[in-house]
Amino acid sequence: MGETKIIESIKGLSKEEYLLKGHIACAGCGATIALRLLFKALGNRVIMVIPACCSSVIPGPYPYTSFAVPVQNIIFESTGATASGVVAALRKRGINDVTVVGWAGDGGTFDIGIQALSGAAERGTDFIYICYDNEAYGNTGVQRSGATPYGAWTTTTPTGKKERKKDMPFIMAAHKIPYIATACPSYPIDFIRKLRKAREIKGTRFIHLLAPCPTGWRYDASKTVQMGRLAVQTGMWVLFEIEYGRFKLNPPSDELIDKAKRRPLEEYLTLQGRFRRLGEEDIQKKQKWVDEDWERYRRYHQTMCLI
Ligand SMILES: Cc1ncc(C[n+]2csc(CCOP(=O)(O)OP(=O)(O)O)c2C)c(N)n1
Ligand SMILES: [Mg+2]
Repeated sequence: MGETKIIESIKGLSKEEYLLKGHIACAGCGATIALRLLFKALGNRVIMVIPACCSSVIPGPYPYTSFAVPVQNIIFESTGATASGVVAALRKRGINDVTVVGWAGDGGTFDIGIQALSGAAERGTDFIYICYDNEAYGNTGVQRSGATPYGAWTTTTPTGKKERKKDMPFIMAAHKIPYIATACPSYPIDFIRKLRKAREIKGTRFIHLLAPCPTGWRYDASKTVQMGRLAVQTGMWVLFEIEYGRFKLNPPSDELIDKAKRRPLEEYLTLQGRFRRLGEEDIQKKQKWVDEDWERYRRYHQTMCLI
């Protein structure tokens, strides 16, 4: 594996912008902040494969676009399959310095695109798959997905979702791919480091990115970065990597093994209108699940493996 350049500060980032002015994302869109960082991290030697989702609308209407990189907009369920084809075509032409990036929402990953992704991972397709997770079908007006957390309001769960969120990174870990990471645009240096590390690794790399969504989560658009930080500080979202099967918590999550260092989940939940209906019992139930998950993370981190 080649050396990965670690950026010490956000000021050290490239001044180049490949996310141009004029996009039509909602104010405070976490996914769009992440896209800007992604383009800065990887430059323009990338081909993006984007299924139906908010990000296929955000560049604006044809013939205009605010993405200064090649993008293939494809059907909802086929990110893994299309990316496999793009990679095969590049290799056939002897092009090895272009990174293929699948960029799909949680609906397009957890639900409708999971079989194409699973197939691509099983074949070891040489690409980075990023699931930006705003925890609902955002583009069509906020319907529940397999990523929507327990208790969250969506238009199809008006009294709160009754089921729990799938554990997508561990579903990917079961595919034994070489690199899996979680990230959040509120921790940009961590995200960029992971993107650059992923670029150096051959095979299927999967990044699960929490993308706070003011429109769907019902909070003020100015609070997106704070929302992502709170998700991490409460332990609701955990920053980690699984590199060739070895598990590692990343800062600041590595400090949070001790429960006393995690902020109460309630702080995160009460700032979001989508959790407004949650009663005390449900909040406690969710807190218990977070604590139970942390028992697993502690064990994985200490043993560095997934048992
Ligand atoms: C087969 C199919 N079913 C439904 C749709 C309608 N549709 C387009 S985008 C979208 C929501 C995508 O949700 P997600 O993948 O979470 O991305 P987000 O919109 O949240 O960014 C849906 C349901 C479609 N384009 N194709
Ligand atoms: Mg979504």
